[in-house]
Amino acid sequence: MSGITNEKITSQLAIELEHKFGAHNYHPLPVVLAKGEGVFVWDVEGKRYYDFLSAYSAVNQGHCHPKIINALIEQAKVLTLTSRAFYNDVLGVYEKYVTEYFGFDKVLPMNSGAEADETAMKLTRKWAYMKKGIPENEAKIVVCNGNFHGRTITIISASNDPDSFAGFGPFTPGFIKIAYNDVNALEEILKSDPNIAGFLVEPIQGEAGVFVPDEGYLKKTSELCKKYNVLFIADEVQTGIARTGKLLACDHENVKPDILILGKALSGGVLPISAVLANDDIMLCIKPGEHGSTFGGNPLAAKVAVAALEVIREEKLSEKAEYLGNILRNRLRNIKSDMVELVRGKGLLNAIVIKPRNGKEAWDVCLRLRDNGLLAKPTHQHIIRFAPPLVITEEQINECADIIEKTILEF
Ligand code: IF1
Repeated sequence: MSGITNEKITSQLAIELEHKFGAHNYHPLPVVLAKGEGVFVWDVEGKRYYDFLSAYSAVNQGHCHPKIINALIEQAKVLTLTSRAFYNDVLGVYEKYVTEYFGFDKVLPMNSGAEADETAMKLTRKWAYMKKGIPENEAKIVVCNGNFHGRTITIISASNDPDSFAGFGPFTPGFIKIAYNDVNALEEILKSDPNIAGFLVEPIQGEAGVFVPDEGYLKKTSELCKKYNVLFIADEVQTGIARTGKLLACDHENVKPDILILGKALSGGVLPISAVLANDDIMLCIKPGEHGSTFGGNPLAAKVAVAALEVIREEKLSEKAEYLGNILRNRLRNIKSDMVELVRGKGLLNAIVIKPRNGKEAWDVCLRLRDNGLLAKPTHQHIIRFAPPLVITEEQINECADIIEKTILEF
């Protein structure tokens, strides 16, 4: 491979470079993107696609939203990072905005979703020892089978998916795994173990394949947590920020988590920004010097996050996701093909289960969707997630449904 100077990057060259010089920790769909705007992305050869993944729901506001990009550019010209060793003139303004926006006393700003989940786990344990009186180092957190909360060693210690944890042991103790969408399973464990500090749950399981739990699951489990003095911890990294048709997926059942975890679209896909929100009786269990991050709450992230959240309100993206999600699911359910085994989702977080046909499966469908101008990717072998940016129009949703229908009928 010759040294890369101003040689034009072709799709093939880009793939070769990633293969030769990048870790092989992903298996991307063979398409090389060079530009994004709103619901569209373009490859290096200039072909346009509808983005039906939205970077796993990080780009809810659409690619390169002008308001968010302008906030990034303006702040980048004056101050990008101070560390938390000093105050700055942006963080407090953002903290006030985001805590009032979601209705909590305080926020602990971090960067990735995994960092926010780790932070929530540390906060839960601190609360357990300082407030609930659980013996030191005995606190346990209940999680659900099929969960995905990130890729750190402690988080994968809570996973029951070998793709996430196999070969990375030894694992962090203190997690109890129960079936998802099973209220009795939670009640049984809460009754039996006094050292449970928290219940960490995705209101809809994204990675598992967009599993929407039964109506009332969040309400009943949050009430059980209250009854047994256990923190209800909602991981809304993927379901939050308008994706499921409400600001938070918990809002569908009027459930207020004790700890709220946000990430992804908190920045509109412009920067890694995550956040943990809680009220004072929980958040103040972490004292100065006990937790932090170099970039957590940096001025650039603070400015970008305010702009990203303003866009959600100004463009009524929760309402749009609700309305357009119903249209999309109806269209998908009317596709006359036995390849479409099941359609499920909420708002614009949807998935179809593909029944293999003539040896062709979800991956092959995604390759053909790409050829037909729409990008999506399978999660697990037979499930395709459909999650476009929430700025998509009704006309575009129908055009995309046409593309999906046409593609599936080609098999
Ligand atoms: C990958 C999955 C989705 C998340 C929830 C925390 C995190 C995620 C509910 C961690 C991250 C990303 C990670 C990315 C692919 C994507 C993903 F397939 F991995 F599971 F969306 F479903 N909580 N999800 O969904 O946030 O540290 O990534 O910022 O690792 O392949 P992060």
